[in-house]
Amino acid sequence: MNRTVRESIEPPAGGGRAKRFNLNRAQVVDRSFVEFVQTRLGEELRKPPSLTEPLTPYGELTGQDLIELFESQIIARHQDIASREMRSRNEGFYTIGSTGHEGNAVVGRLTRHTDIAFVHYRSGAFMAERARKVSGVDFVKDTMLGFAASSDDPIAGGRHKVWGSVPMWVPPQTSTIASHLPKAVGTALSLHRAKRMGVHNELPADSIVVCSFGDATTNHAVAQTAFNAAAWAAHQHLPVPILFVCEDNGIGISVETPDGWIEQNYRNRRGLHYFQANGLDLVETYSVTKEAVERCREQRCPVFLHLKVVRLLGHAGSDAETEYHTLEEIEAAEAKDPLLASAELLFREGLMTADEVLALYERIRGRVRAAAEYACKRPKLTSAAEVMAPLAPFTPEKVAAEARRPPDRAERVRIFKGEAQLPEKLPPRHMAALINHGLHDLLIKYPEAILFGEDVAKKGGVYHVTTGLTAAFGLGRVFNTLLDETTILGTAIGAGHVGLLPIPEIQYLAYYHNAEDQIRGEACSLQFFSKDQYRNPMVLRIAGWGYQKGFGGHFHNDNSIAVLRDVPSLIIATPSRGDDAVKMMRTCLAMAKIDGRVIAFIAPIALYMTKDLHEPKDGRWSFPYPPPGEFIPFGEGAVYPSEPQARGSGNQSIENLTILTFANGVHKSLRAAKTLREKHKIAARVVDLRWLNPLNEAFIIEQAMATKRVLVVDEGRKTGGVSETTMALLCEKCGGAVRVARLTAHDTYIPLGPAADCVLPNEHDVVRRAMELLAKPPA
Ligand SMILES: Cc1ncc(C[n+]2csc(CCOP(=O)(O)OP(=O)(O)O)c2C)c(N)n1
Ligand SMILES: [Mg+2]
Repeated sequence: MNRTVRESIEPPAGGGRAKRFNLNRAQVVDRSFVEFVQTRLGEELRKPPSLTEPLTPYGELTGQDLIELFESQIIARHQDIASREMRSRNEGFYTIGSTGHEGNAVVGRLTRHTDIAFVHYRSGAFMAERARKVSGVDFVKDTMLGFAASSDDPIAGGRHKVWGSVPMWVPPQTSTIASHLPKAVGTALSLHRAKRMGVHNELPADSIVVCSFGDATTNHAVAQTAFNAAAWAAHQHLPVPILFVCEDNGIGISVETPDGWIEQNYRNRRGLHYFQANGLDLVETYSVTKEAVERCREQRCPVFLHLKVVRLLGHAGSDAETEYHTLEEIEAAEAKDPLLASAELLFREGLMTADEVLALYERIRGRVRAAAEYACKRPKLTSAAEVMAPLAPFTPEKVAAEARRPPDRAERVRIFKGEAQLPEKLPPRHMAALINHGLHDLLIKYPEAILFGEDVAKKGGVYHVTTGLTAAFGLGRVFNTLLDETTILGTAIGAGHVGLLPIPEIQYLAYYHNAEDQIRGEACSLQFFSKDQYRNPMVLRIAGWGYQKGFGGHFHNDNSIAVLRDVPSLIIATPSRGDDAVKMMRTCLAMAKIDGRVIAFIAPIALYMTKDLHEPKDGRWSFPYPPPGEFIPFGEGAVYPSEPQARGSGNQSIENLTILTFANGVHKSLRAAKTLREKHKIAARVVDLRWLNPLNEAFIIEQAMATKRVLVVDEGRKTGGVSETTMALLCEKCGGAVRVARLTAHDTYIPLGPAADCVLPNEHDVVRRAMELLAKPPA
């Protein structure tokens, strides 16, 4: 609820305060600044000999630096004031401000515009300062377009007010506290990796990563894991050039950070170089930040810059700060307004007169207001299609050409150790072996690809799927991570930011869940919030689904993919056999490369080692390695027709049935189809969906209409599984024309041992449900 621009009101009866209390603190802070400067009008000020000479006691800081920093601070301040004015007219939609944090302008000044920055939402002054370093950016206009949620906003196009810019190397952040820290660390780790691998990006070799956040944010598990990951890498002498900037205003919305908490925690934290400055004082902030940035840049190490600031104007325009702070406390904070301190400094140093400060302040107010007026008249997003345009880019022809492109032949011969050892020349194999060959080929094809996760290197990952990759491609490209899924995914996002093509692995689906926000909140939202100007492509490999006997229990048998299917733009691929897996991986890498997409590739662990289909040693679930060039287009399913002898037997009671399924369900349904055919004279065709998000609706409808009787076999849970969407689709699109039933897993965790079979669909259930469906009279 907007609370701005309310007239002064009396405090509540009995409040005991004599003076009138203005709830609009933006107005109060604004007036206080002007009144303070007015008290200094007419003072005689000495002029320094030169604006470009260092101010002697302050090292390299010049008068020009101070004046420009002050100007950036004022820009940020007026933007905050304007955001509240716009909100009060219902012309602006975002009021979280930077007031009190304007000292971060110094970080903007002392880092380069090519030091990629993942920033806190109070970064108005940092951005204003960074904008000086690039030409052609009208920072004030762009910010106002963001507040107005106009489709002209150059970064998010009206999808959110984010700090972000392509020329300034500031990828936009979502509002989830701390979720940008792992990817900032991932970017820092990837800077050197990319250079070592010869992968081109525009960033100079000595770039650093800037990552800012608030004090309360440091308590978040995701922030802690990022500090830990940076320190873990630094402990091993790996380069991690990241500048963490903690903007400590002592509070998170209404919860105070205990005194000394940040300093006590980080001053002596292993692996982090700690610096502290009073962020209200430009001179101190400048000299400390300079040292911090130099340490980070020269020593390529994680640095923790602790800036003590103050939060003014509440958490946001909608925040009634009076619910948790007294007027005295609010006024005490306002007395620390950094703009007052900066103006005082300029007077003291004789750099500006009060007249000049007032003129500058009012000139910037005018500029911001004019930009706001302009922005409010600019177009907004007006249709779902417009909103979603950058969400999920897909260029099928280009993707197909890319998927078809073979890896270098000579390199294949070298890596596979001879012509005769090329995998397509080997006998049919099970899925784990074929995926392993497929990954070798993909790492040959994409020199910018890296593969990483827990235990993927020497051990060779789950069921040896990654065996030999480190030996073939080196630890620089195939490496173990520390045990933390958030870091694995953050590393992947960061790698994508600097031109690498990451193939992270999560060991089991169950362990995806504790890190899922990195995909939902961060990776998949980036193209949306940046108008597809920033991309973090990846192919996330996850071993998943149920029926795993070797290592049971719910951790290793997870069939909950609702949380993945719920993510807008995430592609989910799930193969049921080895040759499909290889061909689908080729398409996945191509979609990541060409369209910047994020893809979850869920391999059914239970089928990794499966070689047979109907009888032991029949070898019917082992397949030849698909030669390079073969791929399965995104969305294309597979149809296994019923056996010809069943279909043409002349028995009128034979009915046709389509079983819609995927992953383990394909294997089970094919076995069930054999029973149906042989014991019950029912001809069932089995359809493998292969791609679970988004579902290929046209294909599903077409398959359903082929027999008009459909059994959906979903090893996912009854709630949140694929069957829900499939059934809804068939109801919606086929009306009464299709008779449909489903078989799903129960809504439970999967138990250890044979009891697992009680809760997952099995082939007997498929037979039973098929017969029930066929026995049912038409609707
Ligand atoms: C994961 C998550 N939980 C809760 C929130 C709601 N929230 C937004 S800002 C904020 C406080 C952050 O405080 P701090 O990090 O100190 O930054 P400040 O606003 O003080 O600059 C909270 C709890 C959120 N955005 N994300
Ligand atoms: Mg705070």
